[in-house]
Amino acid sequence: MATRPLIAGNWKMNGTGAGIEELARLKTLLEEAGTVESDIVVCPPATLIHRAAQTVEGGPIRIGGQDCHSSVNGAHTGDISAAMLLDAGASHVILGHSERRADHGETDSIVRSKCEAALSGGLIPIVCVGETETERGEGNANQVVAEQLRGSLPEHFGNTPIVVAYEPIWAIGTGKTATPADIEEMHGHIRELLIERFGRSGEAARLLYGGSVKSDNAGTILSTPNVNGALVGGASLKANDFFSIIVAA
Ligand code: G2H
Repeated sequence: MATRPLIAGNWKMNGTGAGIEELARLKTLLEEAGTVESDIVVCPPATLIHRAAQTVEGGPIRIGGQDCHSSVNGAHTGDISAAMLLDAGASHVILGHSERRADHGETDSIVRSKCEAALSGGLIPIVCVGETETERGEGNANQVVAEQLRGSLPEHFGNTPIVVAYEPIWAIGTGKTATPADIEEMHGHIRELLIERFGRSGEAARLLYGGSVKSDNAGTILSTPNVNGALVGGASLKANDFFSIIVAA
């Protein structure tokens, strides 16, 4: 049986009340479309998680955070724990996005600790990996991504599904996308690593592609072997755009 795709939207630092209206519109579009063939997660900024969770109640959309702290609680001003995300209505959390690795110095081992905290807190982590343009140009993309996976994923996932998002850094928000051949090659490589280390495939280990996914390239990307969904940034902010990516899956 084909693996059910996961389409996740990452709103990044975008969205106030108007974003909630877009989310309500997306819910309506999905209701009008009838059966949904994909799992759908929307990750708004933390300030909107509670309202977002209330807005999507009863429908197929689930809500995620964009980061969590590695501790359960404590003196970490401005941070948010996995338990807080869960309490606010989230089921997923994006971890190790390249923007957090770059802006906040998150290393693989920090991402791994956060991932462990997310799992203990009952959330499904979406762990991001990806190489820079220079690393790809030097022929090191596979090695860099393998290293990030080794360092960022915990030893045990229990019964929680593994979700990895491959996001080549040079394709994020730039309008550039990796070629289908590049994506197929990298996803095949990641798949092998996950089978080797965790013995998992199918819905137990889904591989998302991220980096300038739009309605006009989603069909091609999502039909690439070993691509089980997408992590969508800019194009997840508008209900119509995100809806067309969901139906392309
Ligand atoms: C990559 C992606 C979502 P965008 O960061 O994580 O963003 O689709 O805007 O490139």
